[in-house]
Amino acid sequence: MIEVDNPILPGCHPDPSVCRVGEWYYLVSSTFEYLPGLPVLRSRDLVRWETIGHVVDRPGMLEFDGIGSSGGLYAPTIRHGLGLYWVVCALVDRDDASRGGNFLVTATDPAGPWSDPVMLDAGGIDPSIAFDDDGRVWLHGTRLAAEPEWPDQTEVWVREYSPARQALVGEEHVIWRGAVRGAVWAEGPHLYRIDGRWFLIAAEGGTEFHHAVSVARADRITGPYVGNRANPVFTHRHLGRTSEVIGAGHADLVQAPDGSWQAVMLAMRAADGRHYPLGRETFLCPLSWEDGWPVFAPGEGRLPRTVRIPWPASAAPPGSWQPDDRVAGVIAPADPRWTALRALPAEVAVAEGGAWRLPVRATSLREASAPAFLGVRQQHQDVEVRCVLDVRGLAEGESAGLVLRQSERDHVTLFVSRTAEGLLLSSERRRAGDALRQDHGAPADADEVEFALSGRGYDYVLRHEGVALVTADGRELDASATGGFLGLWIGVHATSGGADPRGEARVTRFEYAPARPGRRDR
Ligand code: 6LW
Repeated sequence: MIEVDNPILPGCHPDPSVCRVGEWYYLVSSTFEYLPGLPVLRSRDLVRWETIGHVVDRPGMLEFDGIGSSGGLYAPTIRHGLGLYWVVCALVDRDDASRGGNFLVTATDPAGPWSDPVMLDAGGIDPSIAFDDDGRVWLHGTRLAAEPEWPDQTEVWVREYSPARQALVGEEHVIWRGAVRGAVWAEGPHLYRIDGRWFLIAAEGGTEFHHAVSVARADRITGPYVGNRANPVFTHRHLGRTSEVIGAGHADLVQAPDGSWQAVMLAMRAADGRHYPLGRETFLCPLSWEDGWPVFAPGEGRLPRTVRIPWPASAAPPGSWQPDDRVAGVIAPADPRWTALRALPAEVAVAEGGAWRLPVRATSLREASAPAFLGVRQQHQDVEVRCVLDVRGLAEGESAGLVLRQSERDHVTLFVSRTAEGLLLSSERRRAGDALRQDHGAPADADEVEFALSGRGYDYVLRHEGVALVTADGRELDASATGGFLGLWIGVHATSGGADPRGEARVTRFEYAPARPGRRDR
């Protein structure tokens, strides 16, 4: 028996999808406008996860320029079938429905490389894929209902996929519109063939406070599907705003080698029942079967704080494996946690001897383009980040600093700018597009500038050389305040503010640590 604290993947890891192949579990989650996209994590025990690669890790695999915050890569599904690993996902531009769409990639090794995307002739989001015993492959997903009975009603479609033709073939079937009359956003569908029947797991209620999980089953994959009378079979919405975990839903099921079942799903830690700066995180949920139906968190009915898993802890995987989200300390350039915006980290920066050289770009954080930005998810509610920027290479008019980011419209920065008179330290709080800027005089050091960020629940403080210069409120920066789907990211940024960029900053040190190591972070 091993125990693991929920969430199993803290920080923004929404829409988790999991599969098992032999002794390994593989998991992917949504990454939106951050690249590399779709981390692939593996585990032998569902407890300790290691990032082994990313699905979208090459320049030009997909076009992200112009895709605004909380657009991009949504809700991937990972499966193994026909001797290959498959990921299906949607690329979404929230301002331009003609861009992107559902796509599919395959790999012989889940660490990559993954194939170039095959775009699928199917609208909507949240694609998934299932393999029948007879070798046929079926894609499914969700989209706004063609003939809605109420606003935001969606429908789940299923259609055969021909690997030979790399195309959807045959008739399309609409199999589900939510379990409850009036249900919005029946989504995140996954189909499973279990004991000769087809089971559909789907979210409904929207990926916020009213999120829920429903289940239906059918004799044939194309239906008709009959919902469980207990639908929605899992939710936290009835717990109200005093529940410390809200929004549970978007589940995917996996069976262990011993025959037992678990589910992964997203949920949010919201101390006030509403706001969740870390975004939607991945939780583990025990699952049993009763009377031919899955029961989530049997006997308990909610996501456990600590999950007891009925198998021995796995041997440590090969190499210098550590659960990468729990490691405190310096995040070196080779660390898989680094992300950039709409471009790969290696496209905007150069790893040089343990440091990042970050050439200044004209783009600012306000544009849906690829700025000179490198960042990591905030994964702990109480956190300390410290970075040292060598700013000798900044040209006049250019600036570089530390960022707490939600979106183009919502972020907080503490930065230095090179002016004709020397370096100037400033901060900017941007909220719903409006900026409040303050100048704080000259930094203590003209070569290497130290910035730090402390997060304690909803309270953030950004410092220079130990002096608090700007604060931020996580209740104003989180997705429920700003809209969208993201948790907060902490990173570094350099810009020339639109002028021709000439200089660079060097990120000589970037440290990330839970504020109270050893304590449970909740
Ligand atoms: C995801 C969908 C959802 O595709 O949020 O509102 C999207 N619902 O299931 C992004 O995570």
